[in-house]
Amino acid sequence: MSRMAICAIFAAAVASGCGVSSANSPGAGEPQVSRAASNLPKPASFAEWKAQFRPRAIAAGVSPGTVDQALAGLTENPEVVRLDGAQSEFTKPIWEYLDGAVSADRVATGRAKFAQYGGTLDAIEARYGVDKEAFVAIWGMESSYGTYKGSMPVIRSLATLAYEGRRRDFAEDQLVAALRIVDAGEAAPSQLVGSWAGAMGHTQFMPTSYLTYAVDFTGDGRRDVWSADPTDALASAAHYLKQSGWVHNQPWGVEVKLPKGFDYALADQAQRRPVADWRARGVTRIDGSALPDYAPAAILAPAGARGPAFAIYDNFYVIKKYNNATSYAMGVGHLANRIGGGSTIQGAWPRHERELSRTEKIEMQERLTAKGYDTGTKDGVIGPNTISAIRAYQQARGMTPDGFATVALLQTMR
Ligand SMILES: [Ca+2]
Repeated sequence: MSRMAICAIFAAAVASGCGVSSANSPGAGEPQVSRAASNLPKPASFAEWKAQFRPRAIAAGVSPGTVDQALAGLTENPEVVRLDGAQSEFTKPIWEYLDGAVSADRVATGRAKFAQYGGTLDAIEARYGVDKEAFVAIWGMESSYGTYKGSMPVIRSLATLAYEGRRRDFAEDQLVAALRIVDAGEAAPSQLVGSWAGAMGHTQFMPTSYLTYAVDFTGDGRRDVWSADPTDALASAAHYLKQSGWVHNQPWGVEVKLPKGFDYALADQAQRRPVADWRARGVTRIDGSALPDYAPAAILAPAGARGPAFAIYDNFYVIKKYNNATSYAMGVGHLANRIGGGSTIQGAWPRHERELSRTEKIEMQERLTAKGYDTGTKDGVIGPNTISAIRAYQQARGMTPDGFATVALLQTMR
């Protein structure tokens, strides 16, 4: 379920807007099994990497037999190298991402799955206390309800990425976890298939997430996230959400109307306040009714002051633990709403705006930093640090501090 994995799936499937927001990977807070690989010089060859990896895997607890079986005859996968190195220059703005992620077809299929698996979904919801709309939406987002689970050999992909990927330690940790799955007899190496980045099955679990969160809901003794039956995978996703803090029967967020003169510097995911505070500032639901009182809440305006705004609650941050991107969390949340019969987003997106290219985003980061508004890394990804820098720049010039990167804003910096 890494961002990479999502992008791999979507590149093949629905060309959704990967790269809208910064990426992370699930399980980032889990114990890591090895850390040393990237501190060492990159091995001269894949064969040398294999020789160096073997004792590390054994030290991490994988049986020598499993390691040797996995490494025998293993070669690099050039396609994985190519996909890992492909950083797209152009990404979609969030409204286009949501158009794809929450398409009419995906909503209709989600409702059909509700009917098809009704009893199973109710049983999973009852056991984990996670709303069925949420884990079905994750299923829809991750694999289009099992249509695009990925069929690349996971051990080969992860070995390739551990040798020369952009995140070698992460890949090696995942590879060791994959070998542990084999060691435990939960799957044969040939059964470990998934996206080029190693995400597996209906809900695109990375191997460490599988080890930590996968469950046997069918009761056959296997935690099977790969087969045609999605039951174990859906229960595993529900378990993941529950362990991440899901609150049953509470919305991820609701669309809101902000009062005239609202201070957009407050529209920030990190600024969580009691609902009474937002009510006192005049924030209401989009239809003018009172904001639901699930504390705390933050205000999110993902396309700035001229786009829709939302009050977001605990479950929004829970979804981000599955995939740490604002666009992804909005996609899952909104898809869940729509599957459950909720309405479309009412506010108008600024569809006339063009998403900055990666080069332009880097230029904006360089110009902001040069003007004294430090953006941290200059990686062409508009993350929290860059948004804060944009706000400070806007505030100093009497502009609405909504933190939204536009072409016009870049022009004022030139
Ligand atoms: Ca099972």
